[in-house]
Formats: sequence, structure tokens, C-alpha cells
Amino acid sequence: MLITPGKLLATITSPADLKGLDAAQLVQLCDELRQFIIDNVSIYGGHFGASLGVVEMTVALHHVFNAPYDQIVWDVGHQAYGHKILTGRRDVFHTNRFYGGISGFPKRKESEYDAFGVGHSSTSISAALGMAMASQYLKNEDRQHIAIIGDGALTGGMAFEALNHAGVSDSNLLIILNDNCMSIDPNVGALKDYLTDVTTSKAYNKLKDEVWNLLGKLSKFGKNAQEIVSKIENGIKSTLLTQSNLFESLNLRYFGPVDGHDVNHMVAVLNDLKNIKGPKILHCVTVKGKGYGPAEAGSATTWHAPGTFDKITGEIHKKIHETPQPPKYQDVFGLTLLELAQKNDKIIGITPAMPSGSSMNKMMKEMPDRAIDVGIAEQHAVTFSAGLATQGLIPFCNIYSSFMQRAYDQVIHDVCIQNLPVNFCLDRAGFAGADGPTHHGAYDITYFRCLPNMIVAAPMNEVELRNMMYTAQLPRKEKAFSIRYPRGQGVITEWKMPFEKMEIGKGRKLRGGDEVAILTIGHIGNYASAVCERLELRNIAIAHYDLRFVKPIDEELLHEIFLAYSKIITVEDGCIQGGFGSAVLEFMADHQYNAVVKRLGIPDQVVEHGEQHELHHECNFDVAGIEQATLSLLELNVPKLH
Ligand SMILES: Cc1ncc(C[n+]2csc(CCOP(=O)(O)OP(=O)(O)O)c2C)c(N)n1
Repeated sequence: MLITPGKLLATITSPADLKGLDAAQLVQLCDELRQFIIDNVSIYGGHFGASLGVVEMTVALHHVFNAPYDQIVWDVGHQAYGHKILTGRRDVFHTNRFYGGISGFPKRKESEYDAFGVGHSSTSISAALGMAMASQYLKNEDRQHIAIIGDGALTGGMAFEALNHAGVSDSNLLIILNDNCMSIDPNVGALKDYLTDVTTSKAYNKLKDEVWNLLGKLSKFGKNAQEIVSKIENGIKSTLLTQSNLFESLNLRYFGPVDGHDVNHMVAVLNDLKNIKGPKILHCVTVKGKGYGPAEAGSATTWHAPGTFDKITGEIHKKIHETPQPPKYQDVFGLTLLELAQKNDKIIGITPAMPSGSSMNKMMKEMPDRAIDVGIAEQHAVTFSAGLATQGLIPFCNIYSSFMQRAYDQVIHDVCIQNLPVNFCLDRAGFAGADGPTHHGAYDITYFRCLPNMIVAAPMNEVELRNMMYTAQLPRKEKAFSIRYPRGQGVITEWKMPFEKMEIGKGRKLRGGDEVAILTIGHIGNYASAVCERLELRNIAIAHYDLRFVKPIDEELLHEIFLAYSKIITVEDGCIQGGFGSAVLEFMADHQYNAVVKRLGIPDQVVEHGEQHELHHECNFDVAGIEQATLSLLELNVPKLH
């Protein structure tokens, strides 16, 4: 259902329609845009607080700059709802994040206004700098390139790498720092303190006034603005010397801080900055959830992506179940880690900016010195964990599967080559759902199973997750231990069972069968169980093995399987290339077995967003897909060679 936009917003079909608006109309447009986001997200869900916080910035950007000629690059992209709505996607915005609908993040193939596809953080400055230097090379000197990055995303190493590079370029780059003191959880680290200091310090406020006086004059001087800036730059620099500015030290002109919610002031500032060549940064102070009472009054973390809610009362809708429900895997992780840490004082939890998302916040609350949020810094999280392990501590480094991609070299170079016993818990493994391809945990089985000194495990249910974690914290001198589990609920309501040590590399037989064996890894195995049960009702006995470990893979069990079955299906919630099924095929080739092996998993293509079950269905490894594959194999006439 299309939500009715406000009167003025209804007239905006592209940024061109914003150009002629006067000051009062800009304010009105902001109000209507904000309301439209509230109306939509309250009904359809999605990210919330971040987009509300940049409404004025978004309107000002599209009023002042000439997108898509000018390149506007959003960092992470979860805050770009306003941008989407103003750039021709208002009437499809109710499809945001739904299967077949528009993406929740900027996406190049969705719109020419989405200058760069995002989802992972801290990429915007690099991308915009690349564009800016390309424009220089291609002699598009008038083209503007704007990166909008949050204070959370600025904690990511890539952002610093890009600042370091930008400072020695003379490209036309404007970085807008959207400082709301929040990541998903409260932002952490020394940089956060620094930004607060800059915002509140008297010296800086004095400097700010000077800069704004200067900017006030700039508009009048038009083309000569650049010259004026240069003339008084030395004066500013001498002020800066009294209290060095991080960004100025890196050779970026620093402006601000400004109130990011004053749209007309933002317009004036951006118009001025347009005339200043070279790399520069505008520090904007904003409030996450701005303009929606319950979000401003409540926890910004809750309102980051609250799900659907009653927009009048601010009550977030919660599903009411008649019967007790299995917990989310992330909560089993969070509670189990705390439980283990209470008994084992060597355990340390590490999260790169996902305390709530990973449920490590439970341990942080009880043991603040033993659970550490390192900021959006996956690479650092991994090497930091490696450092802890060298000293005999037992790190549990929890990183979403797709974010772990960031830290691949650290896993190889700092953990595996040195054979350090670091534990990795990969949340959101498999399809992430509505967040889409940037967040799908599609590749981890493949990218981890090829590494020496790496154990790759995946639990089929919550009890197994607990036992894997328990096993991982037992004294071990070597080998990294990775445990992958999906987003969402497990399958067992009574999950808090006494711990049992697992034998590393041992799978299990769940049921025997006549002709076909289904081999699974992880939670997705529950679909296979359902298939076996369904077919049993038709008197078809299908064998099911849950391998538990992709590496080391249970060779004894595989011998048993290949000796008994010549029709095999492998199922994994991960990319089909190089994954679990490939491991089974390698085993088959290495031991010269001969069987028909049908591999089910994520195909070699970008799978878009949607509910997890919709994507499993699309990729043919939901219950229907596995059943279909099983029935097809049953019909095949395969000679049994062993
Ligand atoms: C590499 C990576 N790690 C973690 C995340 C998860 N994540 C999404 S938004 C976000 C917080 C971003 O904070 P900030 O940049 O300040 O933006 P805000 O939400 O405050 O507007 C995080 C950690 C991500 N998108 N990418």
C-alpha cells in the first residue's frame, strides 16, 4: 500500500524539483519527508533513526548539488531513505527491503542517483575520492563529490586510510561527518571523545565563528572565494596550531561543527563549500531519530531498526506467541558466552560495534572489562583477538559472517599462519534476509575451509551451539575454531542443557535410509529433517547425516555414507562453490568413490534481499527444493559400485 506523501513532497519526482524551493518550502519539505519515513517504516519496518537524523542534510544536499552529475556517496547507506524518496523512488518506497522490492541500501543498478552501492561501513571516502580523482583526470573539474559518513563509520580503518590519501590529493572532495555520537550502540573509542571535544571546545567554537564569518563573506565573493580562503588560511592555521585539529593535520580543511538540522543553514554552508576546491570536511552535529518523539526520548539503539511500530504511541510491535518459542541463536551465543565466562576467567568477548546485534551486550553489562566493543573495526578485532590469544587468554571474537570478509587477511596472517587458538563466532551466516546481498553470510564456509589451522563448525540447533562454544573454550594450544550460525530463531525451546564436550571433526547420523542420503551442515539441516519426515509418511526412507564440522570433515562417517549410498544430496546455507558440498566431492574424488552428488546451496550469483525463507525457496534449498531434489534422485537409475 502506497503511503500518501505530504502536499509538497508529492510534487517532488526528482532532485530538479527541489531547486526552486524557498527557505520556508525547504523546511516544509523536511517535515513532510520525515513524516513520510515515519509513516512507512512504522508499517513496513526497516532502518529508522539514522534516516530521520539526516533529513535536513539530505534535502540540503539535493537542493544545492546537481545529482546525479554530482556524486553523492552515502556510507553504510542505512540512512539514505530520504535520498531514495527524493530521487524518484517515493512511490515504490513501501516495497523497501521486501522480496522483489527496492533495496534498503543505495544500489547502483537501482538508480543513477545511487553513486555507489553500500551496506558495509566506512567505504564512502575511498569511493568518493576515487570518483573525485577520476573527475580530475577526465577534466570534469566542476563535478562535486560528497561522502556522507557517520561518526560510527569513521571508526573503521578504511575511512582513515582514505583520509590519509585524500589529504595529499587536491581533488574536489567534500566529506560530511554526520556526528550523532551513535553507532548502532553508543559509539566507542578515542575518536568519539575527540569529536565531542571539538564540538564543545571554546577554542574550536572561536575558530568556528571565524570560519563562518569567512563563509558568510564567501557567498558574496563568488569566484574569488578560493582566493579569499587561501589568503586567510594561514590565519586560521595559526589558530589551529594552538589546538591541533585531526583533520587539518591530515591536510583536509575542517569546517564546523554545524547544526545538521537547520536546513537553510546547511544550504548556505554547502553553497559556500561548493566554491572551495580541494578535500574538505564539514562536521555536522545531528540527533539520531530526530523529529520522532519516542525515538528521541528512547534508546537510539532500539530505534536503529525497530521493526514495525505504532507511530502515534511509539509502541514497538512484538509478536505474541501462545507457546514458548525457541530463542534466537544470537541470544544463545550471548547468554552462553556469559555463562562460560563466569566459569572460565580466561574468556574475553570481542565485538566490532555489534554488542546488541550479537547479544554480547549481555556479557558487557555483567562483565564490562571482559567484553570489548572495538568499534567498526573487524580487522582490528581479529588481530586484537590474536594478540589476546598469544598471552593465553581465550578470545571469542563475534563477527557477522559478511563483515568477517573485511578481516580475511588478519585471519590468515595473524591467526592461522601463527596457529593461534582464537575462537570466531560468525553470526548471520547464510541469508541475512531483508538487508540483502551486502549482508548475506554466503561465503564463510568456503573462505574458511581452505585455511590451515582452522576448524569450521556449524550447529544444527541451540544445544549444539552451546556445546561447540563449550568445546571451543576448553584448553587448546592451537587452531582457530570458527562456529557459524544463522540470523533468527533456533529450534529447541528447552535449550539450556548441561554442556557436553564435542569431538572436533565428528558428525552424526540422524536417520538411516534406503537409497538417498542427505548430508547437511548447520541449521539448514532442519529443512532436511522435515523432508525426511514428510517422505517417511509416504514410506520413503531417506538417510540424513548432520556433519557438524566442515573442517576437519568426518572422514569415517563419509566412508560409511559413500559405501552405503550412491545418491547423495548436500545442503548448505552458503555459496555452493568451494563450500560443504565441494568438501564432500573432494572426499569422493580423493577416495575414488562413485556416486551422484547433488549440491544445494547459494548459487554463483548475487542473491537479492527478501525473507530468509523466500531466498531459500528461490535457491531451491528450502523444504520444497530439497524434497524435489530427493525425488529426482530417487528416480535416477544409478549403478551401485561399492
Ligand atoms: C563493516 C561493517 N560492520 C558493521 C556494520 C553494521 N552497522 C551498520 S550501521 C552501523 C553503525 C553506523 O554508525 P554511524 O556511521 O555513526 O551511522 P548512524 O547509524 O549513527 O547514523 C553498524 C555498526 C556494517 N554495516 N558494516
